[in-house]
Amino acid sequence: MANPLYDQLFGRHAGAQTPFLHLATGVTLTHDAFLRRAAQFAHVLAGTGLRPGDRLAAQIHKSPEALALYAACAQAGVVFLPLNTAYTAAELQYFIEDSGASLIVCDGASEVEMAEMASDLGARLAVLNADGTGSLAMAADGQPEMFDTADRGADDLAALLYTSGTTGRSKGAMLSQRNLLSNSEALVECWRFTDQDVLLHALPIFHTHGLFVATNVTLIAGGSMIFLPKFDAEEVLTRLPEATSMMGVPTFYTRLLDQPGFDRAAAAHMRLFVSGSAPLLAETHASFEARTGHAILERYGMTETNMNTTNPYDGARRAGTVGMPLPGVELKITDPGTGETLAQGEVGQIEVRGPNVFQGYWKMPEKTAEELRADGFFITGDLGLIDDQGYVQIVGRGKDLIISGGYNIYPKEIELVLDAQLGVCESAVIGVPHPDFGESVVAVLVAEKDAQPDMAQIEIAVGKELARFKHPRRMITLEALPRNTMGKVQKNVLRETYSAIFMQSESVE
Ligand code: MLC
Ligand code: AMP
Repeated sequence: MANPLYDQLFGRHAGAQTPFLHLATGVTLTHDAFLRRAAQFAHVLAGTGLRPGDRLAAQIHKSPEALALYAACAQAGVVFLPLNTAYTAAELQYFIEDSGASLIVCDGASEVEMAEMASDLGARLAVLNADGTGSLAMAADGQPEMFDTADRGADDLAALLYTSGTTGRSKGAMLSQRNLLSNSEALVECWRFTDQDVLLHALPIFHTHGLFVATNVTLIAGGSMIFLPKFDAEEVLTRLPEATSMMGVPTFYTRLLDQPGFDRAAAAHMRLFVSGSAPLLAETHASFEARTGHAILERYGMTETNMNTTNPYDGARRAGTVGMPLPGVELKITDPGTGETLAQGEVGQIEVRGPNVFQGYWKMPEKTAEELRADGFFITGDLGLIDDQGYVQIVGRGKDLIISGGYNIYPKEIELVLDAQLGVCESAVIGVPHPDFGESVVAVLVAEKDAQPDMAQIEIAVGKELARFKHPRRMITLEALPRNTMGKVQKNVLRETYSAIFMQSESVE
């Protein structure tokens, strides 16, 4: 039966005794062993009653089994919904309810909490721990190691990835098989991936970057991955001599540069370093090249579109630019007011169209219509220009968004929590430069008249509601927020005022 995603990513390696995952433990898993485990998981999913098109939500640690669950979903035609391991129960509740996931897979540590939520929402629950144990693994043991791949088409949904919104409500981006496959194929070609590649994989696998860009590209090329549970600069340094390529967020590269042993010799076996998910400072690009001889290749993408542009493999990889559109992707710069296409060199909103662009937001037709035009162009919310050499430069964001260490944080979501606290009249959350995370979160609070907000209480409330990476690293109280004549809060003024607070302090938070 046809199932392009499974066939082209996974099925093509059936029976192959070639290496797929080199684990931190020293063990190497072959494609064949990986696919057999995935097939056993697929039997469990089908046996649990999941049918093609049903959603499976997974909040699990990075492991070969976690990746096999992604393969199992592809094989059983189940829509995969990976969730950041940092999300709190309050955050998870929304994703699971909104998606209507019928199976939740969680870590053993959160089983009790999740069991209650699952039963409230009428979903089943299974456990998959970082070491590959848990009820899902137990149910898979003894299942057949082959599974009849579900019949799916290129337009069928493969994954649902939630992205926060400027209104504070997250939206599920619907990604079809074609969206994922077309993008990985374009990237394999642009970045020259082959079956000889060994990708150093230290990204999380619950986001586009680690799951689709890194993993799918390796799978299509038939290469292997050094599959590390998380980014640790020292460990990455020791594994680099075995790798040919690496993908990371800018924080990976600044942290590597902080390692004294990171030099030309350490990177001598590498052919490619790719950066994305957040802006790479030109200064980091230059220091990296001076230290290693490698020009980092920067690309630009997002959850809704996968990758849109890339610097060239051959040719100048220009710092401060994200390169040219990928094959099959159209990109234009438009006037935010009129939607008219602007001339080369003018700054406007970046719009993209192509087989990479998602199918819309899950159960949100109005939101979809606001951002995805009828002619197929998606309004990214990023501001940029096309320079005289055809390279795209991102100059800012039309959306109120903070990117910290490659994670997106929407200020509105934090403001909603802060505003609800006793004694808080209003708040403004901003992103300011941070030496490690690129940007970090600062909250500015205005107290209600004659009230004294209890900061310790506020921190507790924030901790309960929001994932740790979203927490304000500084909270500042002001008499009033700066406003323009229209009454709109001037976040740019706040950003300017507090721009140096993380850069000048000796001890970085
Ligand atoms: C961890 N913390 C963060 C954070 N990551 N805080 C802010 N921003 C982050 N990104 C918290 C931890 O909970 C901890 O809290 C404290 O900060 C210090 O932790 P750490 O040990 O220094 O962090 P670490 O675990 O090393 O993680 C940092 C990181 C990680 C950069 C390695 O965040 C990471 O892997 N980021 C990659 C994100 C990513 O894959 N983005 C792709 C999105 S897809 P405490 O309690 O100790 O204070 C996309 C599309 C595209 O955007 O174009 O690719
Ligand atoms: P996400 O919603 O997590 O997929 O994040 C997508 C956003 O990350 C984009 O809309 C951009 O704002 C940002 N982004 C991704 N890659 C880059 C890059 N190379 N330079 C600047 N911003 C980037």
